[in-house]
Amino acid sequence: MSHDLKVAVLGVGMMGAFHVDALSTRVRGARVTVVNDFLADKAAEVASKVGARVESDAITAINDPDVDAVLIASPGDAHAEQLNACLDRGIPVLCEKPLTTDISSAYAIVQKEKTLGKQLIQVGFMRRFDAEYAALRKLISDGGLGKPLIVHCAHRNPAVGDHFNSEFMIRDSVVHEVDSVRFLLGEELTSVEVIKGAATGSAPHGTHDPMLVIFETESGAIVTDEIFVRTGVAYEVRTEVVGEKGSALIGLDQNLQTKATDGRWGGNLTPSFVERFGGAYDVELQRWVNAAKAGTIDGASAWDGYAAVAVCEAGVQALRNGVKFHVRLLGGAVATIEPEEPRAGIRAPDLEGAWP
Ligand code: ISE
Repeated sequence: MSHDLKVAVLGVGMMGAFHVDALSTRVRGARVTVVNDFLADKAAEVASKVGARVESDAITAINDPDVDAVLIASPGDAHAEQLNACLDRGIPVLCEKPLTTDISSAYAIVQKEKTLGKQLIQVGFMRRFDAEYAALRKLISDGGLGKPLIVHCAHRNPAVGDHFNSEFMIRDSVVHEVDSVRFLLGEELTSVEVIKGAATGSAPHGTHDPMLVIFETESGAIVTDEIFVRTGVAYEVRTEVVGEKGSALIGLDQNLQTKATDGRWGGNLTPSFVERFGGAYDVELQRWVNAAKAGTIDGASAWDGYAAVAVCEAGVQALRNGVKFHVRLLGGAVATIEPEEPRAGIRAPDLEGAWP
């Protein structure tokens, strides 16, 4: 394709608007022709800045003759229908996570794309385009850490709205660790359990914030993920991989460090994911545009999106039921998630009455 890729952007909340700006100013070889959002004013405001047209119906936007490719940044529950429409038209699509909001619709999308015989769907897991994640992945695949044994993740956001309950924390935030660990280790996650502790006073009643989510991988590695979305401090995302031959840590987020004559030292906190991962989002977008023009993808696939949906669903079930859930993805059928039998508790009758 020699001309600019003409992109329809569906959903122009914070992320979609960021992508519209990137496609219009920082990314080469593409332009936004159509904008859609359920908030008409928002769509009009964003479209007018980049000379795009507003289309009030998402499916009509996808089928617009002035559209070669679609960027989906709408709420997750709209994705299945929109992705299906892109596949029906046979055009490339970059879909923000989650791929869909349930395992069977995600699996159906993977199968539908497969029958078309070409990869049209890329999922927006931007951490894959961050230089530190790429370096850590290379270190691991080159054998620099030996066999990976443990991965420690911390994912902290300074503040979120009250709609961000514990389940949302898994589907919207922990989903990034699910994908990053699959990307870093190159293997599937096979089980999830969720430890709920004391909640911060800023969390609404009934929301467990923070939580510790623990995964196992196919090779038996353990992954811990502290998810804390109301720290009141900053945007912090760290990952440490401990292997047989050493360990490596990314995400220290050490920007400019200063020392002042009045005795102060330190740097600045990172306020949000836009500052931390803005560069990665732009690289992701440029590589998607290049790949879409060449008829392929360059990033997380529909399968990766589906795997993340299945593991997060197991996480939500683990949270609800208070037991570990196993995930089985492979085998040519839709993923299964099953609870582990609760282990028998330990009783110590001999101790009863042992103390006064
Ligand atoms: C948000 O949707 C993101 O994708 C951010 O990267 C993540 O840190 C945040 O928790 C999510 O809500």
